[in-house]
Amino acid sequence: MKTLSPLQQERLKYQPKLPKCLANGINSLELEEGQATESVRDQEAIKQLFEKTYGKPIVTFKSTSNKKESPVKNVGVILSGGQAPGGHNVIAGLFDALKQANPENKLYGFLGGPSGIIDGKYQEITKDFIDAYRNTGGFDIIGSGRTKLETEEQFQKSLEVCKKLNITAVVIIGGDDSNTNAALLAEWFVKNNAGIQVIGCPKTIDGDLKNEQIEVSFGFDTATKTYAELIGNIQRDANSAKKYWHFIKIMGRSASHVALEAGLQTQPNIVLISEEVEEKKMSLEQIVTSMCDIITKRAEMGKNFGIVIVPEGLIEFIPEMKTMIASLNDLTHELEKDDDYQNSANEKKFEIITSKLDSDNAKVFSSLPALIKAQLLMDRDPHGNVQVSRIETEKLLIEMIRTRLNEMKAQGKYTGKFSDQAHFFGYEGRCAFPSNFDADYCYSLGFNAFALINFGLTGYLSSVRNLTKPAAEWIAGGVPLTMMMNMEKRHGEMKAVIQKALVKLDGPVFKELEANREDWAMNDRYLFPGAIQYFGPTEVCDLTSVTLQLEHK
Ligand code: FBP
Repeated sequence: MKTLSPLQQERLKYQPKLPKCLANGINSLELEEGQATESVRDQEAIKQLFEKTYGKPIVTFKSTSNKKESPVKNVGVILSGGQAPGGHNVIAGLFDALKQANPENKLYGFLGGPSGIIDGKYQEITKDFIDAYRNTGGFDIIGSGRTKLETEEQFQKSLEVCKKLNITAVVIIGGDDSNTNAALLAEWFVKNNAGIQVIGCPKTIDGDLKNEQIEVSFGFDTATKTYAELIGNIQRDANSAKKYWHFIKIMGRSASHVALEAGLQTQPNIVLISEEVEEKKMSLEQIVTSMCDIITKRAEMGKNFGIVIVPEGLIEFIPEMKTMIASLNDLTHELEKDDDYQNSANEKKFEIITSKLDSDNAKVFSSLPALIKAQLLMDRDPHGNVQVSRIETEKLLIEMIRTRLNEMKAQGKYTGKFSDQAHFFGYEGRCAFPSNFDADYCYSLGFNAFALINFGLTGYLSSVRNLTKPAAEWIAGGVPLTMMMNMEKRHGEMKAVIQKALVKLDGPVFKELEANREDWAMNDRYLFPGAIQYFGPTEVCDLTSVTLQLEHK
């Protein structure tokens, strides 16, 4: 029996690339500080909440010939939130930097996400242990979780666990919510003179944790390439059989970066972008009308098939849905402890909800199929987010389009045949073997996180940029977490959180779609990207995402 596939064996041998300054050695770095920073919005409120860590400068590393001593340090690491390809390499980079700095240093992995640091569940990461995970996908090395670190009691317990293990720095690998946790923990440790630093690493396939310094979150590259491969395969199938309309929902909780990138890589007939729907205040009916228009025109050309990409978070961006979901969030929060409601069957729950919503919202809620209503009432995640991966928006659209086309048929306005297939690509892409880009980027982020620790920084996000250039030219440094924060309503209360980066409708990536989509709708310009290549010509293996290329031309 084999224990490793041939690809697993080969990937274990891959040596990720580092920016030149980091490759010169962890103890041969110097730090350059920029100007003091401000949060993206709500400066006064954020400043008050982060008295000790607010306003720090952006920092950049340079190599120097003066080698410095690195005193012994124990570091803890947490994988937080949804899986993203490359997490194992962040830990590998962190481990290698830490051992290079001082072989006496130790790395502890907290198990099962942020709850590991609270409950004191950990595992020491040794060379043999990490070696088995290099360049592999998944977060199974130590597991992940979505516990929200925010209460005094949780912080106190984390402090006790760190003290017991002599840990003086914690690295939190996570998305916007997890790095919000990192910022809160960093502030609390400073306020309480704990002597423990906190550094974040930008993870999420969603691609919505980005700014000038964070060009992309890790995992986006691999996940979008995986989805693009699958879409390409479906396009070939559709173009061969010519009998189905495929509706493909693509992961990405809020922003549509993943759908947009996968769309640009494959050129399907329709790509919906949530941010555009919101900006143009398109109702669900209007979205359905515009899609039926394309379906009808294609049918007139004899094409009763096509490909539609639906971003996972679409439903929350449709204005009437957004307002209704916001009220629903407050209401479901209120009803959390109402046993009568909790023990009711779905039909009864719908009645209770409808009676408590105001009339406009009640009307929108009532108009939805029972399946979608039930999915909208499912538990929020620990950060208060609707679990959009469990809402079958692709099926909602199919249902509404089918009804509309039948009406049009009865009026003689549509003569085609509409057969549908629904797909959801999400979990398929989150644990793929990281692409060479993600393998290198993640290893660099982890290595760089230790460099930030070594310079005594806290409340920073590991930043590696200039990513469209070869790895040697990448720029390593750190961005203060408070710089990315604003105030948002969560669980009915205003909270400081890292602001999500949404698709910019005036940006080059959306413009590329806009310039081409009419052509793609009618003329099949399908691209077939194929599987991610790990070995072979650099033009194929080291390709960065279209988003990164367009944003950093
Ligand atoms: P993160 O923001 O934690 O990276 O997770 C993103 C994501 O993959 C979304 O795309 C998706 O909606 C969600 O996680 C699914 O969550 P879960 O894994 O809990 O089902």
